[in-house]
Amino acid sequence: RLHTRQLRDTRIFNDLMMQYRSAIMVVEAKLKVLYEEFAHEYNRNPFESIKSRLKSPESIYEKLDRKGFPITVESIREYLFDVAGVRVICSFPDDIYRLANLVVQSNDIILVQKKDYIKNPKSNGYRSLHLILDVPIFLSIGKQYVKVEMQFRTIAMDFWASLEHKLKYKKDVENTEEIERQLKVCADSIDVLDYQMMQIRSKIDKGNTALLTRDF
Ligand code: 0O2
Repeated sequence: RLHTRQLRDTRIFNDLMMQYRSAIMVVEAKLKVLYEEFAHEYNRNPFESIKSRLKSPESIYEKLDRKGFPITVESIREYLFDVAGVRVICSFPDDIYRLANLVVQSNDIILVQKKDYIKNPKSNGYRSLHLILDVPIFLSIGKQYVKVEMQFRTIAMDFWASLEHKLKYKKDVENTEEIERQLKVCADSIDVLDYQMMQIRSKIDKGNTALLTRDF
């Protein structure tokens, strides 16, 4: 059993972190290629921005401990699927599904798990599409598969999620229940707004009809 500092100073831990960083680069490169293609072929952007992050040794430690897994490098590889995270912020809900489809259909990437919190929002109102992917990285020692968590959400949903996230980490907030209720109302309004904006976009840009199916 390792402590956080030992985890950080261990060679195999740092090797694994290098692999996660590489996998983030692979996913980002794929997204950038799709961005170029969309801008070139269809004169539009499939996403607004990307935010990538590597989980800190402290959070890795805390999560393994909380879930009752041994604090080892093998546990990280086997049980933690969100060490490498790539968040894709899209303008419209249908872009989320279009883009997620394209990523999943790449024949080098393997879809491990899908959680569709847009189709099935969480009770607090949270909406995002989460994918766990096995992403190949090509090292001098050969091809390795590394897990990456992708989160897709609209600009408005991202705005909501960052405010709601603050509530979780603030200890001294009064009247939490009322704030949670207000956040839920906002999340539902955002959903309506996102779909209205998508319909308006379809009317303005006739070649780009709203993709209403949420399946892939
Ligand atoms: P951070 O700081 O973003 O990394 P688990 O990962 O085991 O706790 P689960 O069910 O495996 O939970 O993961 P899930 O539901 O796919 O969600 C994991 C991540 O999604 C979270 O990571 C958040 O980034 C985001 N998320 C999920 N639910 C909510 C929510 O209700 N509000 C907000 N704002 N974000 C949410 P972390 O590790 O919690 O945080």
